[in-house]
Amino acid sequence: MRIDVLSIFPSYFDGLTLSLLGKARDSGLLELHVRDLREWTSDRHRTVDDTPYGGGAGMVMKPEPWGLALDELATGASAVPTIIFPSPAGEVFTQAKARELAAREHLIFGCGRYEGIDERVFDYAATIGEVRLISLGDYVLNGGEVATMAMIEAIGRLIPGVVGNPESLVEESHEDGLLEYPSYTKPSIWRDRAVPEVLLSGNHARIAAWRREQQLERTRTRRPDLLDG
Ligand code: JEE
Repeated sequence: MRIDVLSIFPSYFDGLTLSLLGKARDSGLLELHVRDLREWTSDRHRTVDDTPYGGGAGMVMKPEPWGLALDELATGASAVPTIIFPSPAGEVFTQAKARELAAREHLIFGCGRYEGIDERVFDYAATIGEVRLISLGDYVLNGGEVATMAMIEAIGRLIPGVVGNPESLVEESHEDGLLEYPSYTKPSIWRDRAVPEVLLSGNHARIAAWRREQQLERTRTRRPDLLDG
């Protein structure tokens, strides 16, 4: 998979580039290219924003740098890209969407700032690839960078060979739509708190039944929305 990121704050992505994705990159399974949108400006101040037509607060990202950047990233690319614009007005990102996107050959993330991007950029991007507006969740961020990092991390760990522990992905694929059961490790007593006795019992049927019960109870109390589906 190839992932391109367009951002006016490319250094946001330095940590991501190093961590989870370091291995993936070295193995050639995932290529990550972060580019500064200002590369595609030509004025002295490398301007990427302007005042909104019709008035209103804040600034809007100008279309020209986006058009030139998308043209460059798309030319010579082997696959039709999926172009993702993080947006508070997008569809909400889910694990199902992460799986869907993990199967694509080429993703382009366009990180907006200010009050967002001139609407014509989305129309134009749709002539280059499949455009998706995706929200990280129902709260307001200052731009698309943090949402892009979260999505790349969620997608990246689903690419076969990328995750450190393949067993954890096998378990995840047995998805039942419930919250996880609680986990414990040594010591068996810590600051007067004991690990539940059942987990020390060696009785694997009892352990499995207890874990399922814990999952159901936690889901009922913390995320009842997951049960009324
Ligand atoms: C991309 C700019 C900042 C702040 C206007 C009007 C929006 C844009 N889950 C998520 N939350 N926020 C984002 C996100 C935020 C972004 C950009 C993504 C580009 N911004 C911005 C305020 C507004 N508000 C009232 O409704 C809320 C617009 C995001 C994701 N992904």
